[in-house]
Amino acid sequence: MNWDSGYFLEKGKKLYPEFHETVCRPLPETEPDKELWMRCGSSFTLDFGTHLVGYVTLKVACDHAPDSPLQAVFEFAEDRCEFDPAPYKGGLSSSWIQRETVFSDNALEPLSLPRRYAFRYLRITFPANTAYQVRYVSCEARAVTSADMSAVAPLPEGTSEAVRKIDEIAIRTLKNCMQSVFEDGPKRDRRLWLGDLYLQAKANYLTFKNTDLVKRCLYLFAGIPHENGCLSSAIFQEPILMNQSWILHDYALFFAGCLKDLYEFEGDREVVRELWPVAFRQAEIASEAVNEKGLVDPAYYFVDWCAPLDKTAAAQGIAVAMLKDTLFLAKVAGDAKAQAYLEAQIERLSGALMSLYDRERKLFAAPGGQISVQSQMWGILAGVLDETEVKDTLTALGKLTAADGLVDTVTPYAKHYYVDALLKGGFRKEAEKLIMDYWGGMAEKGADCFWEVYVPDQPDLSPYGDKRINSFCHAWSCTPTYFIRKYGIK
Ligand code: RAM
Repeated sequence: MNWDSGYFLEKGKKLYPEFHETVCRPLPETEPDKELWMRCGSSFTLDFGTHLVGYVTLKVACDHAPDSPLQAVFEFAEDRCEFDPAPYKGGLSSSWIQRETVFSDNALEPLSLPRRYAFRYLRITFPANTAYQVRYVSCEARAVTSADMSAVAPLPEGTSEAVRKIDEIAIRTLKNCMQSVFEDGPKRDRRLWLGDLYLQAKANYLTFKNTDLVKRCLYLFAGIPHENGCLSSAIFQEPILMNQSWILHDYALFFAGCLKDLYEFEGDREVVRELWPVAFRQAEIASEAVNEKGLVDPAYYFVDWCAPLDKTAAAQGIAVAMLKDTLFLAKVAGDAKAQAYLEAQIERLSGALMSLYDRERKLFAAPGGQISVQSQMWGILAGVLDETEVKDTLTALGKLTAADGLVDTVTPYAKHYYVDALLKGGFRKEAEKLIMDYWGGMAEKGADCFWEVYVPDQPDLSPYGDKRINSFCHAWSCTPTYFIRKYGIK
């Protein structure tokens, strides 16, 4: 590893953002009657009208001087499904569930919860058989974000209501994930993931334009790599700043994609010069990990939360696409030696990718023959097909359904790349329809923010074994605003 990670870490830390705060109140019709006296399990559910991320304060009044502590249970929900009382059966830690039992020694004082929550709904229960009773006075949330709403340009006149709605939800998703870093989800994992950052940054350039936050995240990644220089797939900020052990080469390679996008948006050559060794190292690691056929090891690639997916072709496509972005950076950095190395790797990996292309069917197939949306979109984004082949592939894909054994995407993250491939292939109508059907489908189902996982005919799907632990405001789902604004979708 030939860079000073301590220096990068310091740089990342110094770019800590400013926060914007808004006071939010529940919809009055969901507040309890202010004359209603409560205790012994009384409860009520507040609806704040939309999703927010922040800190809550509750005020109650007592019917006479309190002679014992006040006990209140707070249950926060991004989506009402989180209120389902069935025992939790998910694989991720149940401590992510936003439930808090609070005791206050002075019921006359406002009760301010110290932790940050992501929610729209809040159920409050007073379980204790106190001698005194309480009545609701007010509940306020101090919503926080590092996104500056005033930086967002209005959509052009003539934009349809449906597109406006999707754009608004996408922007709220991004805004609520923008905290001291670009978090993946403000409920869970509250972590900086490189794959999520790559997409968030794209949407950010067309909305909030907060380039410092992107730089902060890139420098933090560069500041805590694994020993061999491979970047961490994710970074925890709390309780201690550290990297995540899960090695993902696609995420590590997105560092180059993200740096390229930043450079194209802002033109800051100095950042590229500084971070170039980090980007190049990821390309080296991915290239060194290929087999004798020139294929990457799909076990090191995330691609999508899709259990039946054979990731071979998609992973290969990602590697080629990102090696090309790294080559772009090599030119900006003026590193001729790296340039030659990358050109050779791109040729080798592209050849291996083309070995998975069935020229008769015009489709990429995994070694066992599996055809997936993921393989086609990444095969196309790798830029190894000519214009006619891209069109033929997208046409062939458009004719396939699950009945033909087609494996489809599971997350809005993966769907993003399908839309991108359609747009790059000139299938604008199909891309727009996909945005309207897929993200519009979530909007129709009442989403305030876009969800981590969405498969229209499997509403209870969860990669973690319990839908309630899914994130309902998830960074990687925010990209419709990018497509709408970049392509002028109306
Ligand atoms: C999940 C999170 C995150 C994603 C990783 C791979 O834990 O949803 O957003 O990047 O998976």
